[in-house]
Parts: sequence; C-alpha cells; structure tokens
Amino acid sequence: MKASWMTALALSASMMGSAWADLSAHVYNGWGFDSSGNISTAGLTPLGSFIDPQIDHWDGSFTYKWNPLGEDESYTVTWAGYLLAPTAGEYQFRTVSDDGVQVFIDGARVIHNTAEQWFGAAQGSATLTAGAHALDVRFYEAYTYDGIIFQWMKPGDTDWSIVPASALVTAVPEPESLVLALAGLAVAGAMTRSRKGRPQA
Ligand SMILES: [Ca+2]
Ligand SMILES: [Ca+2]
Repeated sequence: MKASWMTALALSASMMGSAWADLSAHVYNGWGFDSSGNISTAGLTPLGSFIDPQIDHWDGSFTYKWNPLGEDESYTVTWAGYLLAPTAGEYQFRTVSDDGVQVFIDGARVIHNTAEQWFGAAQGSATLTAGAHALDVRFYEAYTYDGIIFQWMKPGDTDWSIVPASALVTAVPEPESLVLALAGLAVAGAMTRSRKGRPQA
C-alpha cells in the first residue's frame, strides 16, 4: 500500500509543470480593508513574492514571528490560486493567525477573522465538487508576533491537517492531469487517515 501511495504522489508531482506551479506568497507593506471590510492590498506597496507551496507558518508557540521577506511589522500577504478537492463533499477549513485572515473559495468568504489578534483560530466550511476551486487567502500583520497556518478536514477526515502543497496550485490543471492529481490526493488522504493523526495546533 505504501508503494502505491508513493507512486501516486510521484505521478502527481510529475504532472506539475509550469501550469502546476506551487502557490506564491505576495508581500505588501502595510495593511488595510476595503469598504466591505475585506482585507485589501489597494494602495499598498508590493515588497516581493516567493514560492510558498503551503500556508504553514506557525510553530504553535505564542511568541512566533514569521517575518516573511524580513518584514516584522505592518505587512500583508496574499496567496491566490486553486484548491484541488479530491472528492465531492463538505470541507472544513481552519486558520490560526496573528493577526487577521480571510479565506475565499470560489469567491465565497469561508473564513472571516480580520481583527488584530494573538494567534486566534477561525473555522468555516464549503461544500465542494471534486476538482479545482478558486482560492484567495489574505493575511495581515499589525504588530509584534506574526504567523499563519491554513488547515482542512476533508470529507472522512477526523483531524485537522495543513492543506498540502499537492492540493494547492496557481493555475487550473489540464483535465487529464487533474484526474491523476486527484487520484493521488485521494490515496494519500486514505493513507493519512489510516495512521494515527498528528495533532495540529
Ligand atoms: Ca511581527
Ligand atoms: Ca501581530
């Protein structure tokens, strides 16, 4: 079983050409909201981007400082791309963030936790078809400590886990590649469930 799981993952990875690029984090100086109360980069100065395959920037401590691109205070980070749902069903999503965060899936606001906070958790859910769904994550840091994680509980999962890099891409995959990637995710998910879940903060 392990061999087939590894094969499926390798197959998925081999499909990841340019159209399959990992997510990127885009960093801006400052933070703010639009008139709808959504975290917005309007008027902010872009500081740069870096490849960020999964949103996993907190070690569970309350004195953590992520400092992306060396930024410590007053910055915004956005990630935009697609979430690959391996099966149809209801997905739970969770963030822990310092400070605020929003998650949009297919344009719907799934997590809205925009206040300044000290590593606060938030949850939301979305009923998804199997396949690619537009993902838009926005995060800002005001002062002192900073970090963010983005987790999910897929249909059938019993524990939170970091949304894996294999489920996050920057462009809609080709249909043939998508089928292979989803198969790999489903197999990996089954393997994860068969092991004792590692606690996630
Ligand atoms: Ca900071
Ligand atoms: Ca902070």
